[in-house]
Amino acid sequence: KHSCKVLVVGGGTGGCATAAKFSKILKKNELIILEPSENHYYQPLFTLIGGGISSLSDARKNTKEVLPKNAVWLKDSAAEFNPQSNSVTTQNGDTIEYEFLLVATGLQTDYDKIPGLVAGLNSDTGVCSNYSAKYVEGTYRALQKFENGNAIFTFPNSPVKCPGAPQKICYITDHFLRKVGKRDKANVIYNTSLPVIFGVKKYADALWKVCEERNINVNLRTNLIEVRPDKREAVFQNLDKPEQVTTFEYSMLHVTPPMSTPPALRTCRSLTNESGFVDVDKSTLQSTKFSNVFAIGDCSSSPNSKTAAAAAAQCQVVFKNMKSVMDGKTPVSAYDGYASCPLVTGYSTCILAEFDYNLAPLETFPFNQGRELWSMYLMKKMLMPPLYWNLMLNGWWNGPALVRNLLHLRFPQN
Ligand code: FAD
Ligand code: UQ1
Repeated sequence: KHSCKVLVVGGGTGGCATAAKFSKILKKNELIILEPSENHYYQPLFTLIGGGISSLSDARKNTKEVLPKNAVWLKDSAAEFNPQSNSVTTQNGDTIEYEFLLVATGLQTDYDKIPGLVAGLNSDTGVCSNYSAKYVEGTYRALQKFENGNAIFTFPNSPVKCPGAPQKICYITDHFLRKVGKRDKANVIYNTSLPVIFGVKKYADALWKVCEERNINVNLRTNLIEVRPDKREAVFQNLDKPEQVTTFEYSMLHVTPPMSTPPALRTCRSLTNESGFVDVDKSTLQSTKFSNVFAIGDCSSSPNSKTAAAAAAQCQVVFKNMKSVMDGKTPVSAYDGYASCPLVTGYSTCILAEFDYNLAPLETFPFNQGRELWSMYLMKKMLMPPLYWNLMLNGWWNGPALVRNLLHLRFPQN
């Protein structure tokens, strides 16, 4: 049995960054981080690992190394949330009592929900996926082995983290095949469950242009429902006409799996909405039902695009608001829905999408970001990883709002 002032469940991007902030104002035994994994991954690099640009070891550090020293790390996972009694039960059967809870469990990948997919991923027959540390290196192997035929990229019928990533690897593949002279023997296909290529019109327009120029076939509302690795076939359903099922042959199949919040959250209906996301006020990120509970990142109900950049913008809001509640005040700090998605469009270009809750562009740099730029590719590859490891995980990066205001010669609004 443990007890603490602040319990952070999940020591990934959002949990680690916010815990780092609390570790500066609390005593060591007042702050517990519950996190089962030995390793912490910088997932935004997975796109580049799949393209053979970065290596998995660049994206991995020991959890022990990244979590704040002035906090207690419990290497265990939450099995049951009991917000009525301010406690969490762990997988190993321990009980942790808290005064304040931050839920930061992120989204899990549900590869097993698609029949044949796991067998395909484990058989080295052209099926790959950037969405897991276990499979991401297989993407580049599949790219190198490709000779001819269909290269298919999927986007599932569920909320996902980094909704741009399923198509980034499609553009990288197109460019790779051009570089090795195999592009004319390939048919590059992007099959997405969504009714649009991207949710923000400005960037969607730019991406349609990229697909047209590169001869990439886009099929909307097309959802992967089965993989037959032995025959190299992928089965898709038309979500608007469910009776319409189409089988595609593939040489390479990059799958973005369905995702969900962990079972411990989905079964705690007092904390979550019908989709299993922690129900929070989208401005303060405070639980709508328990004033001492907050959520950050991919597991919260706030309707922003689920990215590390969004978690960065959220961590200061969550920290300030939790502190207000501790001090007996009402939370006032407001999150504007900021999210960003560096849409890598090849081996040297990137469209940096940045937007808010209204899906209106909210760009950091004082030039038009709705274009493929080398500068934004360099930022993604060279600037972001050290910014993540050194600033964000130590509680010193709250997203680019400050930089944006400076570059636009505005005074900070908050
Ligand atoms: P995570 O960082 O996933 O952390 C969740 C943590 O909770 C994990 O450590 C997990 O072990 C732990 N956990 C889970 N269940 C439990 C439990 N029951 N008890 C205790 N702990 C638990 N974002 C960008 O901003 N830019 C990008 O370019 C970008 N590209 C991406 C590309 C890919 C391929 C992927 C997969 C993601 C990408 N992202 C990108 C998204 C980004 O990685 C996530 O949005 C971000 O990590 C979310 O942070 P989080 O804290 O909510 O979840
Ligand atoms: C960002 O803040 C962030 O979080 C650390 C990312 O995740 C890796 C990003 O990809 C981006 C683009 C941002 C936004 C930062 C700037 C300087 C525009």
